[in-house]
Amino acid sequence: MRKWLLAGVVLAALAVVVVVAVRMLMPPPDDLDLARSKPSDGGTYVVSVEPEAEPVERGELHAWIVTVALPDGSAVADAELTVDGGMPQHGHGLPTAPASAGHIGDGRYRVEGVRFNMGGWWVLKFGISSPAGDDTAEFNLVL
Ligand SMILES: [Cu+2]
Repeated sequence: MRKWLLAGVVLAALAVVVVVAVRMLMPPPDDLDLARSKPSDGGTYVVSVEPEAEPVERGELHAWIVTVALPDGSAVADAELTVDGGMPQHGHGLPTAPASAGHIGDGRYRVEGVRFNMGGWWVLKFGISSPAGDDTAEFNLVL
């Protein structure tokens, strides 16, 4: 009886390992939108992102520059940004807690403390608040 229970536990653990391994090895979807500039989800802003230095190296702490404008192109200098994200295919979030270090001019914000600790499909999600409104924007990245 005990043996069967043990075998069941081992099998269940193996099944978990296989499921995780398959998820880790899944290629990103072919039709992933890799645009680095787009309207925010509600259309309040046009948001552009770029790493401070290219290429982005796996495992390295680095910064991104996020540019926030109104649809008419005028820079938004008084936005508050929040940063979230993760790996949709792995079911985990960001390994660090990146944050905006503030406005550096022309609607640009420096987001510090970004680190991607593995290869694959990453999503960066920004929350943007300013007198123009609250909105969100998501960007895909494949490392
Ligand atoms: Cu992952």
